[in-house]
Amino acid sequence: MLLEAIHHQPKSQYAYAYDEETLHIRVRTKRGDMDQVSVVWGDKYDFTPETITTSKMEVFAKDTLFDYYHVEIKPPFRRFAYAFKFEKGKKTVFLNEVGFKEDEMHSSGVGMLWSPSGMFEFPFLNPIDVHTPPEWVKDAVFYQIFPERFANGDPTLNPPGTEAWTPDAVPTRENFFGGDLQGVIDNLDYLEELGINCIYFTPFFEAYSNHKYDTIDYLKVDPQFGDEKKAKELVEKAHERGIRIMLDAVFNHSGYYFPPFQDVLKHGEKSRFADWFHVKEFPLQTDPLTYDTFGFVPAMPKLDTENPEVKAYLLEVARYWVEDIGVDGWRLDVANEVDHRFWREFRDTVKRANPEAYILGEIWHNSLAWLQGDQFDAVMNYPVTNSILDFFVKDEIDAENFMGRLDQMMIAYPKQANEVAFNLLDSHDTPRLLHIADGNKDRMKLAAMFQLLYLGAPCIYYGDEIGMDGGGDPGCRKPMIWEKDHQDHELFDFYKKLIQLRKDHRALRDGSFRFLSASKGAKYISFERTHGKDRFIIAMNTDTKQHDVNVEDVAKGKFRNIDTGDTYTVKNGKFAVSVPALGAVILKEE
Ligand code: ARE
Repeated sequence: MLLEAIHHQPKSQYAYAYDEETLHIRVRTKRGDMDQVSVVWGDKYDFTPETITTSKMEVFAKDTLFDYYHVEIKPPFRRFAYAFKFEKGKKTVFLNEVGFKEDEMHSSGVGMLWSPSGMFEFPFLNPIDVHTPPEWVKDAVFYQIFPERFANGDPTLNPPGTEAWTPDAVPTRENFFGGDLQGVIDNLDYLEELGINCIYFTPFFEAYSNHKYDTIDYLKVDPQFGDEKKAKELVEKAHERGIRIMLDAVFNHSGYYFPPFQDVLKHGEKSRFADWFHVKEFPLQTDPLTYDTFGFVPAMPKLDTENPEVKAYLLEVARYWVEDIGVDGWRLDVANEVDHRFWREFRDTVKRANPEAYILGEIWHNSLAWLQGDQFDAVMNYPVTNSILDFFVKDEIDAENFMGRLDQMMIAYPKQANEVAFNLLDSHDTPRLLHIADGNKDRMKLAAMFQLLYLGAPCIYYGDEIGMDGGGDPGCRKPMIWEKDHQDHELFDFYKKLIQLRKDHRALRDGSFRFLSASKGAKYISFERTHGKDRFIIAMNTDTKQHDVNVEDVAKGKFRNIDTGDTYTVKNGKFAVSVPALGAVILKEE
């Protein structure tokens, strides 16, 4: 036993409340080291050998170095004291808050060292502290729309110099193509046919640029897109079709033409908005910058979200769009540069307006600090994005590494945050999926298939489904191609079919996820998704030649290939399935 590899942290992603009666306890060990790991637990106010329970743990995630064990426990009095029991061969070691202890105690775990005061503790499960994301997100398939580029439904709103909307139009940092909200309303049929059920809009409030991340008025729709009445109409018409709407909250910074910032530019220190921003020195200057901004972009002055006036203003914005216009969620721009206290108040405000609203942080890194239940429901899952791209698209990592990186995300957050994670493969900030795949549609499809069959809510970037390409910003922001003969219909049908499969089977949404094979050096994987009697095994091959993928360690059953009808029977916990080059096989239990 390698005791040095063992890790546990109370009140963290290793010990948290999953719902109002259930605790999740996790512990890390060296990979393959233990025969059995258990949690030994009892009530902290009634801690006797007779009242102690031993709950066996299961490996729920693994990477190249570690196994991660997990168990679900419902303590009758919503609190408990606990320790871990590790078994290997004849050796038994216990771990409590004081440290490791071998053998010499009562077999129940209660011994000389084992008074409740030496135990780990989950002091009390208070419902208000439980991280409870909205249930509907587990069933969501998002579609991201960059409003300037989706569809032009009302040419009378076109800004001056609007360029022609053609399949070979070239997006630049500055140009406009005239997309608007009417264009989205006009194409709800299209979105419904694809099967998505939530639209994520990058900003559409009044702003100067084509991307609208430099807000002028947070309570107004940009006149090139429509007005608040049009926004409400869009929300209502989408809702009639079961499509929800999420907006982009750019609260880290305003735009250069935001009236309070203009006032500070004009009146300097004397402006009544002087302390709305982070000014180091008056007058405001851009070279060198005398105020804080997003990145080093002078047109995006950082707002002082600690200032009570700024806070009140932005919280009213957050409330207004949810309560008065009826939107269903907020995606928070540059979420990790805004103070935590602001986000806590933001959550209270938004959830008061609509307890079912989804709060999604834009953070590209580990985001545990925001996912404790008091700030965000989930984050944009870029670490998963990168793992999927590295394995399926770029062919840069092997199956074992892929499994390790995904499983590390499983242990990185409480389960409920992963169940509603926002899983994207590209966005308005990155090259498009087909571009990253160097035009290789098979690789693109493998990545999209994994995304649509994985835990968490998938998001499709507008146009990917009909084969649009484009490099990084601004190349990825081409106007949507509506001409039928320029669209890839086979790809559209592929997305549509997989979305429908996901919708038809809960196992593929919030069912359990487990890798069945992911070996060192291999270019293929298999995994299992289960919910109740609904069970799938999926094998995927990123190699350019066919492979027989061994599926191991599965409970008995008979599976049918959903495309060919071929059947497979589990014998001694395994079977093999032939997977074509750059292809996949989806098997459903009969
Ligand atoms: C554009 C150009 C830039 C140029 C800039 C200046 O792309 O190359 O320097 O203009 O004129 C918006 C627009 C962009 C615009 C930008 C600045 O959409 O087109 O840039 O404003 O005017 C980090 C942040 C993350 C942020 C990304 C872009 O953490 O929050 O950078 N994403 C949001 C939005 C953007 C938006 C803004 C923020 C600003 O999604 O669309 O940009 O409101 C690593 C790091 C991440 C980093 C990521 C990407 O992985 O770890 O922290 O994200 O790379 O760079």
